[in-house]
Amino acid sequence: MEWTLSIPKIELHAHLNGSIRDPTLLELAKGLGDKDIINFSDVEGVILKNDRSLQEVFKLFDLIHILTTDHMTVTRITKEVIEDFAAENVVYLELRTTPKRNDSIGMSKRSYMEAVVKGLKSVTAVDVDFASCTVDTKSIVNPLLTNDTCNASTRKKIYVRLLLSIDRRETTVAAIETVKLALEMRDLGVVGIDLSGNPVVGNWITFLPALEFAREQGLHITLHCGEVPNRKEIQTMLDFLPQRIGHACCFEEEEWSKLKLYKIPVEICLTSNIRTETISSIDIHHFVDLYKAKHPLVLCTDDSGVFSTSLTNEYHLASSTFGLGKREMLQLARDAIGFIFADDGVKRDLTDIFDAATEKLD
Ligand code: 6MZ
Repeated sequence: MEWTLSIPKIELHAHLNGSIRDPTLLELAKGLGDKDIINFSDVEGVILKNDRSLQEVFKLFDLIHILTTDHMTVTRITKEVIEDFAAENVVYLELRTTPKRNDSIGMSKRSYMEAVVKGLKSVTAVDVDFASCTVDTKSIVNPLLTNDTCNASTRKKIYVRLLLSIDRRETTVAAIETVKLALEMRDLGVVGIDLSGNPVVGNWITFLPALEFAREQGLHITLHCGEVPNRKEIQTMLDFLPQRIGHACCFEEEEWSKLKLYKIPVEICLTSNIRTETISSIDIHHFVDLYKAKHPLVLCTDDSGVFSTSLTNEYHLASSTFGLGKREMLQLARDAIGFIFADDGVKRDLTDIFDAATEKLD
């Protein structure tokens, strides 16, 4: 795994509450167990269980949300998740999360997001560029140089941008509220909207007004698309022309043709798809066909905590399963620069980082 760890990587599909470290979740569960709010030993078993169906994953998220939905914890998990991605040489992270309202603890969608931003700002282990206007990028050193022990002042850097998720359980009004919040928080690194949540819940038409509004206002859009078979929805989603989609597991011939015709980049989450059995076996994963067709795609974790994975592990899995070497994997990582939601300045900086990494290979 050594080189898959050391190459720079781009993560575009990571859900905040799915990416929490197990020890943190267990500590939070212990805290609530001590207060008799939950039964710790039951919850411990659920957290440490490894294989879960897609529907069990969504039950787990309901539990995780009970553990994490207060402002201080949201700040803490945001900080830890960013540190974890930076530690494995993720140089650009688009972190997505569903803004949550919980009147009983005085939490609004806005205050939830403010807690996330506080988490971004509280990272000390690495430099975080989360809003293009706030950081002088020239003063920060290329993260690939951090192994240079002669230069004690070199600091690792990670670019972080935020996507606000609309949960498929939400109403049109709640979805529009999320888009308005995203617009208000553009200066704080919010670059787009994601549609996610249990794919057997809700109807596309409920979210369409919010997604159209987001697009009109210049926000980028990515959709969870085809996690379960639903041809009508998949086709309507593709015809909406989102800038990216996640998963694309249950497509048929017609949908593949549409996807390729429209050249919509796909966020591929190998371990997630295998664990939730949306794909029956890795060797028949659509990664192979899309890669051979030179269709734009990016390897992602989805929920590194829930699925006990990391981006390094996803690169290792793709490399070993599909027989791709170091150079091809670095190129795959680099290609994602073309479909990140940040501005051209960030794209140029990332290009420099990948140029340096490619030179190192030569
Ligand atoms: C669809 C998923 C997902 O937003 O609370 N989420 N939605 N498919 C998936 N594949 C397994 N994994 C995560 O993070 C957790 C939320 O992200 C969505 C679900 O809505 C889940 O509740 P946040 O930070």
